Amino acid sequence: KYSDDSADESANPPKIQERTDFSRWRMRDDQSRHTWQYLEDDEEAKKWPQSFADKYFLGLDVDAPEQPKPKTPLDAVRNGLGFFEKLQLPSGHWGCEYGGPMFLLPCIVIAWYVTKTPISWFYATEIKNYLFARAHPDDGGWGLHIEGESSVFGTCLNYTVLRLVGVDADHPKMVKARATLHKMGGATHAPHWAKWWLAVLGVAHWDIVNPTPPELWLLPDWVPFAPWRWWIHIRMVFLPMSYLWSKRWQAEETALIRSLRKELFVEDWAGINWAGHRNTINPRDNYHPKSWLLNTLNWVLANIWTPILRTKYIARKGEEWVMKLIEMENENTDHADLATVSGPMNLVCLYVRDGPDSYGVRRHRERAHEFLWVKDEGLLANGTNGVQCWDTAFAIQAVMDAGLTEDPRWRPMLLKALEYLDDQQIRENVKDQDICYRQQRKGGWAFSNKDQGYAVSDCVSEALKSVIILQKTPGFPTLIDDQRIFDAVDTLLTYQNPSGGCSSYEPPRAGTWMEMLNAAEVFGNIMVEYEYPECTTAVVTALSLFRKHWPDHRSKEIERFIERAVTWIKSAQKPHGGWYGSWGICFTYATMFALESLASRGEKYGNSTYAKRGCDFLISKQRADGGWSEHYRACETGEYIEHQSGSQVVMTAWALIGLMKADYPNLDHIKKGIKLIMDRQKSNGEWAQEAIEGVFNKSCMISYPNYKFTFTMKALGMFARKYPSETVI
Ligand code: LAN
Repeated sequence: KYSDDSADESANPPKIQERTDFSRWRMRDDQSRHTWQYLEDDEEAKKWPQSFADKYFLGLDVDAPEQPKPKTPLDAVRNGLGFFEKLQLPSGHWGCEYGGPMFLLPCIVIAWYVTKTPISWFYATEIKNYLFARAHPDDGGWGLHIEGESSVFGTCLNYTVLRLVGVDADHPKMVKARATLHKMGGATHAPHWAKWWLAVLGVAHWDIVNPTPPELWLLPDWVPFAPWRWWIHIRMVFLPMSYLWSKRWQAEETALIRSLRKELFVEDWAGINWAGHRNTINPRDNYHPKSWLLNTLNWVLANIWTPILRTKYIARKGEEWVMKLIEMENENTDHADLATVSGPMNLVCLYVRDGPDSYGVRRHRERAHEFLWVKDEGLLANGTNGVQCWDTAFAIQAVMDAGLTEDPRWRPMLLKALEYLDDQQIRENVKDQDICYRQQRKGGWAFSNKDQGYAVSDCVSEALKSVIILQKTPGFPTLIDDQRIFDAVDTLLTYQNPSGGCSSYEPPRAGTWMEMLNAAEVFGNIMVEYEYPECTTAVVTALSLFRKHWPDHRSKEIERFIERAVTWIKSAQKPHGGWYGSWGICFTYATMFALESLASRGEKYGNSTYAKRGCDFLISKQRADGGWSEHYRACETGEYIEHQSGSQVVMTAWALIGLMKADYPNLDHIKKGIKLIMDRQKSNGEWAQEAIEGVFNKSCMISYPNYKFTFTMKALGMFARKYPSETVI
């Protein structure tokens, strides 16, 4: 029995209840800053009724009437738009849950606990409900992401979250989860990031955490492995990680923390050989085993550098510089920060350095809510502060592909979307860009919103395409003038790598050998930028569209850019004819993009062996019912793997879009897929959620719920426009 001594002494323990009243939740859209409000006051609730979108997100019944049965793919698009239009949020964008990863909620909740940030009973209650809903039915544990098998990472951290929000250790679900955790070796077998959080929480000793010295940031820029060269996400995580490691800071000890020390470990806590377990890890968590180089480096850092050579002066200098960089990140994002890992870590750093009531701590506390989402299962953490610009761009393009942009029926919706993208364009580079190692961003768009403000090559491209399409459609205003379009293009042109391909946030700043320093264990391809067919294609298609309308702006550079990019796309084709996808699952996603790149140069099935092999690859994976269904394990293994639960509409749409871009000649294959998407559409115009769609760093899956609208409608619309006389039913 653990519960006897686990009453919490530090923060007020939230009083969890069985459930909240779902009719009281509202999603506030404050120019695309999303926060979920729980209206406990009846009067307030009456004044602010639940919207269609609120109800849809919460899984409540929505008032979506049956639509006439579609006779053609274009009818199906119209029905889909009829439903999707109702989900457009007041500021003109589309929002959604962006869950999947199971290590994000722990970052937020542990950060709240150690900084004594109160957690409301309604949050605590729905966090509990979400985690219980997502526990594996067979073993009660949690994985790296919602569809993954239980791991020490997922299980020890989410178990901890449940305890911190007030769930009793003797609850049957906790007993089950704990047994699974212990079977996997307990928290000594956790990966680096989990050990780090448990050390901050005071549940583990700092000696179990592999070193992350902040003084690495003092290395001169020319050093080949200097941190400024790392992928933006890993360097943003390393900053706060290194600060707290250096301080060996731990939260104030509470009875709950003392109890967790007993619960999470198999060994007797007092006798654990902490340093001896630094490299202990359960095989399930060890997706990317540490290299000999990193192991050697860690040994030197832990046994020679830190205890013998490291002076107080160097430690202090490192800490100061790291905090300066964190301050710049906070200023550039108004404390939203890049994503859901670094944000909560930065909150703890500010709390430690500046105290509980400092402005930074208060602002972080406010902004953390924008990373949370409520759905039928409960409350979860999103991977970023939303998917706003990205989904809005695809929504516009789906209408465009169906040839419906001039239809007055959709004008109000499209106009609002255009106004949103106008408002969200990033107008300036960040202050002191060179000092904080940021990339040019003026004229770009972020994945989520301009508050976060990180331009990404493909987010800029997709938004730019959508803006150009609408502004060139009769009846739409020119909100974004030529100069602002040129700013976007100028920024896009900075993204090309020496190989010709494009990466995500920045061109690579070091070679892929840097992966030898990947210390996270649970992820692959995390240390530097790579080239991606997805990002490369987005830039190619954006520049191609741009130069049709502005043939004189940097035309030679653009031509050369496109040519080199498509040459890179060809070089990235796998022997089986497909392309590996890094942001969607997996070969199906990237092959769609690659075929689009080729098509933009006029390379199609009939005249290009690359396009032909790409199409043949897709066709070889089409299932008997006409659909496609790739399993997320393909991302981990690099081999195409079939999903056991049958065809998926999103994946089917991706494959069909690729085939249509390449003018695949055998229409029977395409028609069968189109029919499958139409058959899956519900009578009110929506499609149901199926398997998870997205991925990052090879091993972690992430949800893109709006893809079931945007890509399905795009495929149907493309078909309708391309083959107007064909019927499918
Ligand atoms: C995202 C989300 C969007 C995604 C696309 C635009 C789809 C892609 O084409 C380029 C890369 C990008 C911007 C991307 C990068 C990695 C992110 C930010 C994520 C997958 C969302 C969450 C993830 C982030 C790394 C999660 C935090 C985890 C760490 C390992 C730090």
